[in-house]
Parts: sequence; structure tokens; C-alpha cells
Amino acid sequence: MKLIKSLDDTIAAIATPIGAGGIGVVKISGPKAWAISQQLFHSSTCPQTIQSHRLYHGHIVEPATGKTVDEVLVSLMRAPTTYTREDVVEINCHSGLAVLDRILELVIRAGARMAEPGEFTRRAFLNGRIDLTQAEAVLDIINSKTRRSLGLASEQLKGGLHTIIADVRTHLLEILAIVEAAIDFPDEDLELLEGKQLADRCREQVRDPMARLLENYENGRILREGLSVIIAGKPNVGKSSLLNKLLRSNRALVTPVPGTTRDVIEEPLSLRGIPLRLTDTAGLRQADNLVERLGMELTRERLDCADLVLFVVDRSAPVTDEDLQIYADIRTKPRVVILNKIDLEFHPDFASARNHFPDSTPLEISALRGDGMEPLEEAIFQTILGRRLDTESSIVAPNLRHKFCLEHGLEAVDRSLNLLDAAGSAELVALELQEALSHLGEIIGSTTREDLLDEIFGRFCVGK
Ligand SMILES: Nc1nc2c(ncn2[C@@H]2O[C@H](COP(=O)(O)OP(=O)(O)OP(=O)(O)O)[C@@H](O)[C@H]2O)c(=O)[nH]1
Ligand SMILES: [Mg+2]
Repeated sequence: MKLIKSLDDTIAAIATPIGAGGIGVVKISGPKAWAISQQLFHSSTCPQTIQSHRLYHGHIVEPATGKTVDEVLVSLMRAPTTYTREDVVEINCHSGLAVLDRILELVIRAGARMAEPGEFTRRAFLNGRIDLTQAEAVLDIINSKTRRSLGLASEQLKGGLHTIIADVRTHLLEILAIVEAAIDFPDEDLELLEGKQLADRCREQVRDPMARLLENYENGRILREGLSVIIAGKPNVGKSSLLNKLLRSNRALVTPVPGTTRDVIEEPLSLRGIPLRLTDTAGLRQADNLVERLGMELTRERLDCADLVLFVVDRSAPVTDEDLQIYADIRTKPRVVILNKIDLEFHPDFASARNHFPDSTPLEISALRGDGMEPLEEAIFQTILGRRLDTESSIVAPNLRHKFCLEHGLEAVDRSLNLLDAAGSAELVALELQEALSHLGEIIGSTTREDLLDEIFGRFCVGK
């Protein structure tokens, strides 16, 4: 476990991605940020007139040799209105590994320490500028791949989740204060007098908002991680052709030979701003070939955890037991039944496709020509996303870590409600409410263990 002990030292890192580019930034934060910079930065402006939050031209010069390293723009941002709430200096230099490395080295020599991954954001958190959900949102913003996941992350950075949790905590604290008064002044028999009223209040102000947040978890997961969409069907029906059409690129091999695809092919795809992980699989059939059988095992594993199955059938050929077996296997999954190859004459078996695939409305496409792709995209959207996802308004949704805390917190709240309903002991009610408080505190970081903080901030890159 890495322990970042002190906020007194000054940290530095390269804040831009490594590689050749227009500009690179070396970032310094801490009480000595400006003093350190002054040893290297020869400003074109008189140093005494330099103001906070302004950009100044000059050169980075090696103190030992007087040699110029680079021409730069430097900004000094005085605490507390900075990212970390400490003094921050940013040196904008030319981007290139050698020059960035050299400047960082000079900064370290002058008295700074190399920042750990996520340490700037960790300081913003430790100095109280943001809470833990907002720190996590910074990471989500960096990792966002679609407009919608970015929307979710920026809402969280603005404090959407923090506000809800903080509100619930305030109510919880008020309720706890009443319960504790009942413990301290038992003669007044508060618990009996106000038990029902208190329980109602606890349901309305604590339980319901927590439960509503939990309901949004699934939406958030979809926006953050992407939905797993699996293309399945027997061999040669056109699964890989469909993958290629949806991706608009020839990613998967297509041949007339049944059993072409053996590995699982997964590609990200953004459908109307919703991130999908689109997966092409080996066709499912009775096979003796070991490689093909292994491929099918992988397919079945993937099917188990799919959010949506695109089940492809060849409309120009007879419906076989294999088709029906796969359909039976995915019956419980959200699915779209796709009749492919409509450019060919349809087989009489498909005179009434509904009989074969009850409870589905099959869509007709030609993966070869691209017919029917619009309605298919609409169907994908509606089948899983349209129903569950409020795609327009900004949402506040917990991530997996928050979800566990909320669930544990809710359990404690429910136990306290049962006690209140049964006019149970005020001491026990207080204990349960305290436990709920501590789980809520963990979400925003007020009662979070150091190792968990290490874990969260360790996921950041150095320089953020
Ligand atoms: N006429 C016609 N042929 C198609 C269509 N879609 C796919 N095909 C052809 O059907 C054959 C199989 O296509 P694939 O996309 O490789 O099928 P697959 O389901 O991935 O097959 P496996 O990987 O073997 O399971 C190829 O010759 C394709 O060109 C279509 O809409 N119309
Ligand atoms: Mg294939």
C-alpha cells in the first residue's frame, strides 16, 4: 500500500500524454511551486509584477549551466482557487519526451517530488475542493468514449451525486439526533411518541432517495461501460457480415464456408451516443472439429452475460433445429430476431416467421446489401435502451462502488425502520442509523479507508 503522507511537499509531473505534439505541460503543486519555478524560469516580464492566473512568456534555463532548455509559457495559480487548492504552476513547453523529461528533472532537482498517479486529484479531494464522487468523475471524464457517458461524468463532477448523498446524510443526522435525544432523556419516552412519525420521515427523506439512486445504477453502468451486444446464430447465416455492416468496416472475415468465425470478435460501437460492445461469435451447431467446438463454448459463455442478443437466421434457407435450439436458449434474454439475406428468395418456412419465433417481431435485413439497417438500429435502441434509459435528461447514477455502499446503507436503514415500526430500542435504532451514515460517508469519501483511496486514485494516470 502506497501511503502519501504529507500535503506539505511539492509534487510535479508531466500532465500531457507522452508523444510528439504541439504543447506539453509540466505541472507543479504545493507550497514551493513558485519558488521552485523561479529557479528555472527566466521570465520576459519583471518577476515582481507576475500575477496569479495569467500566462507569462520566458525560457526554462538550467541553473547549473545557464543553458536554455526551451521557450515556454508559464502560469502561476495561487491557492486556493486552483485544481488542488494549493499553489500550482504550469509550464507549457514544446511537447517531446526529451524536453518534457528534462524540465521535469530540473523541477525535481529544484525541490519537488514526483507525483503519484492521481495525486493532484487526490490533493483536490484531501483539501476539500471536491468529494470522492467528483474525483471519480474526473477519471470518468478522461475515460469517456461517448457523448452520453461524458454527460453522466460531468453531471457527477458538478456535484450531482454529492448533493443527493449530502442531503440524505443531513436528514439522517437530524433523525439520529432525535433518536439520541430519546436515549439521553428516556423519561420523555420519545421513541414511543414519535416512532411512527420518525419512521415516515426516514422513509421519505432517506430510504426513498437512496432507493431511487440505486435504480439508476443500471443506466449508469450502460453509459459508462457499454452494453454487451452479441450476434449469435448457426453458421453461415451472415453474423460476421452483419457485424461489418454495423461497424461500417470489414472487421470480420466473411466466407461462404460455414464455421468461418471461431474466435470471439469484440468491437466498440457508439449507437446514437450509447456505447456498445458488439461481439461476433462462432456459429452454433453440432460440430466434431475441436477448434470450432471451443469457439462455440466461448459463444455460450458470452451469451450468458449479454445485455442483448442479435439472433440471426437465414431467411433463404429452411428453419432448422439448430435455429430453434438457439432461440430456445436465448428466450429469457433481451433479443432482436433478424431474418437475413432478404435479397434472396425467401424459403417457404418463413411464410409465417412468427410461428417459429414466438414473442418476437422479426426484422428483415440484407447484411450483404445493407437493407434494413436503419430499422435494425432503431430496434436495438428500443429493445434495451429505449425502455430503460432516459437518454435525454442528465442523470445521476451510482457506479459499482457507490452501489455497494448504497445497498449496505439501505439494509441498515431498513433494520432501523423495522425497529421503529416495532417500537424497538432507541439504542439499536441509533446504531443502525450510524451504520447507514458511515456507508453514505464512504461514497463521498468522508469515512473512506486509506487503502480504498489508494485503489481509486491508483487508477488515474500520473499528472492528473
Ligand atoms: N445473398 C446474401 N448473402 C449473404 C448475406 N449476408 C451474408 N451473406 C453471405 O453468407 C455467407 C456467410 O456469411 P458470414 O457473414 O461469414 O456468416 P457467419 O454467420 O458469420 O458464418 P460463420 O462465421 O461461419 O458462423 C457469405 O458468403 C456471405 O457473403 C445477405 O444478406 N445476402
Ligand atoms: Mg462469421
